[in-house]
Amino acid sequence: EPSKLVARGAFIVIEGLDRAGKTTQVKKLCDALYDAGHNIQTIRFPDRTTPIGKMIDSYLQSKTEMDDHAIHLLFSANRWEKSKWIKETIAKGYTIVCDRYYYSGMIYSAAKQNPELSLKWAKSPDIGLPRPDAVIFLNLDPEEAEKRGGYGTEKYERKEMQQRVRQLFLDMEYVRHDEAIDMIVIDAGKSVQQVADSIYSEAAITVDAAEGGKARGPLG
Ligand code: Z5A
Repeated sequence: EPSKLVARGAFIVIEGLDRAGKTTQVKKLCDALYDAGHNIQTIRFPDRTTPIGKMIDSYLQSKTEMDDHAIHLLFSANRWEKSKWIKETIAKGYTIVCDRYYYSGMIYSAAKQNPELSLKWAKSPDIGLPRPDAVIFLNLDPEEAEKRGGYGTEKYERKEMQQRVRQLFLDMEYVRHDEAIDMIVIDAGKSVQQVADSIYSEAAITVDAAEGGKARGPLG
């Protein structure tokens, strides 16, 4: 049970390209918020531990072939599996820090350049999932990302794909599409601590608002 009584927790999503430092920063943010006395939970997508997550993992490792639409729907289903847990956990007063969410879902699929997978199509299966209070995008030049040990061997880890993904994320920030997302763009090319400090100052405002009953809107 949470140790602190609050109106509700916040739902904070960290997005970014491969190697942008999401895993590193999610951990640092959770530690910093916990040290500041907040109730914290963390989650990541894809969640490779569930049966659906195992199918996604197999696809990403090129062990199975899958139709572009089918894998897209599995990524979405993998989020729906956690939808109830997200709502309940936040209502109990925990802040959730989430590593990737439906922004990755629609953007990676749209970046495949399959004309049948428009952003609009790619977004539709995620409609109704809990909406985050803040989305923090770690912006990094794919050239810089490559210097961080080079890309791995998973499906989308190629520079051209990462360039298209980055552009789609930045376009989304400018155009905001039809959704009022407050995407906060942070320069992920700085040192780990500098990036962590920038994320923390944004996240702290969001958490304080949610806990104090002043979140932008109801979750969802
Ligand atoms: N995908 C999708 O298509 N549809 C969906 O709906 C979802 C995802 C949810 C797997 O995601 C793939 O799934 C992904 C998108 C797609 N494809 N790609 N590309 P994932 O999240 O499981 O895997 P990932 O993006 O490959 O995560 P990652 O490799 O763990 O990257 P990261 O978390 O952003 O980075 P990191 O592990 O924190 O850091 C990487 C390295 O850089 C490491 O050596 C660090 O020590 C170093 N680092 C970190 N920060 C810095 C700074 N500031 N300076 C220098 N070096 C740093």
